[in-house]
Amino acid sequence: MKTGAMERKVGSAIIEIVQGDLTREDVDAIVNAANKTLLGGGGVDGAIHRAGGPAIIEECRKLHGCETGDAKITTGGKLAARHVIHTVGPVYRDGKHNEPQLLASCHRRSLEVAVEHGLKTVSFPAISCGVYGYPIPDAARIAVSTVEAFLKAHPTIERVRFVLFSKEVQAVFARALEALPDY
Ligand code: AR6
Repeated sequence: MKTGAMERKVGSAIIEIVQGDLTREDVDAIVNAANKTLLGGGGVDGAIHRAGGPAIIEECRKLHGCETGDAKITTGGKLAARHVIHTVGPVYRDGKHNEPQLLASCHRRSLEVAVEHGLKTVSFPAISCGVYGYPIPDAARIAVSTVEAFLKAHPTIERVRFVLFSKEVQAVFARALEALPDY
């Protein structure tokens, strides 16, 4: 395991927190922090489309966008990941505009789509934690607790990895994972 990485078992599945570049993940699917158009953007979205090539955007055009909190799947194109699951996180305002529910929904819907397609390994970025401005400790708590609850109920998924670009964000996610109550 990379330095500072941490993991936690949930039933027979594993949640892992690592620092790294999501576009290099060799997994069944990476999750894209997209926008409602699904037609590309900056941040991790831009990096995924650059690395994956035009096959991804070609499929995205046929999807006619995506609602906040929902998720849709495409090919991974030239990526090592077989698929990209595009989800749309909430733009953070003050936490009183349904942002926690929508962020939880992003994680749940992404994993539901993965299960529907028989996928077993899924890697997430820190959805909404960049230009969408979600306070990272709050987002981390919601992300890890939603994924944990999903894995308890859906044992077909084997591994969920959060791939965080910076050491700082990785440390916040690691603390959130550590703070989940034992069961
Ligand atoms: N690997 C892992 N994490 C990354 C990478 C990467 N290659 N690149 C950036 N991040 P953001 P959002 C981190 O802004 O807040 C786009 O324009 C980044 O450091 O990509 O959900 C979309 O089209 C941050 O911690 O997503 C939307 O319009 C995290 O990924 C909008 O941004 C998410 O930051 C979505 O905003």
